[in-house]
Amino acid sequence: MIKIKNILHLLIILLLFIITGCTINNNNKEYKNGQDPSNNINAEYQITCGIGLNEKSAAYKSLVKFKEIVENKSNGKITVDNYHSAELGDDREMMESLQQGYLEMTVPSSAPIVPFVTDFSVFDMPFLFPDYETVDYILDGPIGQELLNKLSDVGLKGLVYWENGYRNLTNNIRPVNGPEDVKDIKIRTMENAIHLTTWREMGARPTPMVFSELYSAMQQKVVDAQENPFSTIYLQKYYEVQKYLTDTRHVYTPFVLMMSQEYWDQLPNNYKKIIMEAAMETRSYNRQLSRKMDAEYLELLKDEMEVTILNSLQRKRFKEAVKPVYDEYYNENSINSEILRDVQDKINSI
Ligand code: TK8
Repeated sequence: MIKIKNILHLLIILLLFIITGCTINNNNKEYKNGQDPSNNINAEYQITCGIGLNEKSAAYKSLVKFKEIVENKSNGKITVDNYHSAELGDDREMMESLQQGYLEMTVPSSAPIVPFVTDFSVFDMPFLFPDYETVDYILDGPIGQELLNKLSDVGLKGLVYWENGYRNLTNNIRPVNGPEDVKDIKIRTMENAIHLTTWREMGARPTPMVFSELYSAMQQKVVDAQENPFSTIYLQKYYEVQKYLTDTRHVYTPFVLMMSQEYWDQLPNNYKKIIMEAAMETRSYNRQLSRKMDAEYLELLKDEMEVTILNSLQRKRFKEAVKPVYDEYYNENSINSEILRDVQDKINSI
């Protein structure tokens, strides 16, 4: 008996040793430019990508597709490892990691790009894009491309626009039918000056915060409200901590698929081509999926929250309330008014 017990003890110690050894190995993620030695040994280039949304989002599903395309077309010479739910940081942090060469790829909202390239602020203007048609027209046209090119000045290679989407207001205080209903409501916004001004103009009390802290901020009642596309409101389960939803659609936020410029520059041309092709293919996939999800999740949210669908008169009142934002930013240098006028002219012409 004693002998068997001793052997068992030995076995348990051995097992523990193996498990601990493995864990330590897996956690060893301090490598530069994705050169993780434990990864696929056939790979010449290893791309790590992080995003803020969770694994059910259109953005993450598009990344999975991006990975498939890149790995197939390169016969496994390029690998892509995807991380979600801000595991590798929030939008701004991940862009900084790209600049420093600690991360290869990320997909931030355009709003937190503004501190890096001011001209992206044009997308933050409230009620700028009346519909998806105008969105695609501007983003995929010369203005959209010009903005992507500007990212290179700050060490970021802009590949294509994906979609975060039209943003809608949720809150925990009262149903919102018009701008007067948001008075004094504490609302979380992205870290972006125009978003703050927009909500201040409506009489709310906006406070900027990173995405990964939002759920608990609402749960602990640090803020009463937030705004995001329907799919995010549903998939992040904001309905658990928010009662009211209004389809304000007050601003359209693009996502930007971007790479570390330093990493991009050292890629051979044939690999750059593969990555660009995958970016273009996932662009249409992402938008289709995102738009489908937007409609579907609104329906699901109707079972979870008190939903207000604005009529055209109510929507007009919101637009009027935020007009001063345009006056303010036309006169200041904080937005490139030339780009803004250009976008508005093009939208009006179609
Ligand atoms: C995800 C963010 C998020 C954005 C926000 O990284 O912060 O509210 O809408 O989806 O980019």
